[in-house]
Amino acid sequence: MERRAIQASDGLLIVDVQRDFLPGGALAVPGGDGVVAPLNAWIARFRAAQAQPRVYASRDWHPPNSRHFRPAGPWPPHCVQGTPGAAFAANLAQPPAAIVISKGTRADEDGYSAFDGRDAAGTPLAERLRQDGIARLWIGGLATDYCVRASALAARQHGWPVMLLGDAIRAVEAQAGDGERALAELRRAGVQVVTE
Ligand code: VGL
Ligand code: ZN
Repeated sequence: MERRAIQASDGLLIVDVQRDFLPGGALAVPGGDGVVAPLNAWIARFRAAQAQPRVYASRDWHPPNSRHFRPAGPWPPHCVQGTPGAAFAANLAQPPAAIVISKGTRADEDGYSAFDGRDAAGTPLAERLRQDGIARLWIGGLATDYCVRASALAARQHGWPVMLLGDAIRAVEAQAGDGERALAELRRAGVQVVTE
């Protein structure tokens, strides 16, 4: 079978497509809303390829006193638990059975990687993926140079093959070139960047 075809044991990890990371949000990623349409197309492909689509959606889910926020950390407050800015993008077509992975939930952690997060039952993402029999991950979302980067690197460290959805990621670019540098680092780590 063609390597790029979606297999029964593939999982789709959608990283942090939340309102605060979209234009107008508290930590807007330039062009961040541009990931929604391509992600919806990937979700549709998973739904077509799998009887029960295996879709995981991570969310930044910080407490208001997170040390990830200024002045202790680098960021303006964003994705505070239960606030409108922490909600998933309204037009993201997540299947009802999508598994939500919350991360950065403690005040003393950044939680850049979805692998620092847990499902609703408290199961860490890596354990959940093993339970679900996921053999390979397709990853897209926000932001290329932070949470997508950290999640894809962690997936590789855990041993999963990773297909990065090149059309469904956008970078913060706190420093110009951060997005490209992240992509180069990910390729060196064995991540395959795909565009449809
Ligand atoms: C993220 C910065 C701070 C991300 C989260 O989702 O990439 N970036 N918190
Ligand atoms: Zn954050």
